[in-house]
Amino acid sequence: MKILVLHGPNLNLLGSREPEVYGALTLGEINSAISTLAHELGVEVMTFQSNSEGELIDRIHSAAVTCDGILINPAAYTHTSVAIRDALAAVALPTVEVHLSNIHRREEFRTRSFVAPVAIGQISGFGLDSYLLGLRAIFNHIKKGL
Ligand code: CA2
Repeated sequence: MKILVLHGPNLNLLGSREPEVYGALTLGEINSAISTLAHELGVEVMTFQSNSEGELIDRIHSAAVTCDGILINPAAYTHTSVAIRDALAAVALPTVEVHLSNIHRREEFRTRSFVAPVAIGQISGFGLDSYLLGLRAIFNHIKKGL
């Protein structure tokens, strides 16, 4: 089983700024924890971060033929990107949306997600655990369908 893990814009800054909102871990540390859990589950993960909407969309398209599912933190594109939502809908891979912070207890504009309607589910507010719970969720979902 192969899962593509996508991180959206500015998540490369994790660990350096706003630790009170996003935690103190760097993106590298988050990716290591994801890889450790993936190894335990026997899943192959590919992680990718971009600040560019087009690059994220290109990765989603490539995943259509190389991966079984997508775990995505679209970051600010969550709230703006019809293009990312359309790409996810087009490839029709099982997708889980994750957020470090609880997007429902912050500014009103963060409560709307363009991605949520094309995802199996959304996990928000648990920091690193959002990614780890998300990986377990997509793994279990895909395993059921195999
Ligand atoms: O809570 C999340 O995971 C978010 O997806 C993070 C996005 C935000 O726009 C979403 O509403 C919720 C922001 C990522 C920015 O990451 C930074 C990390 C360190 C310093 C500054 C920004």
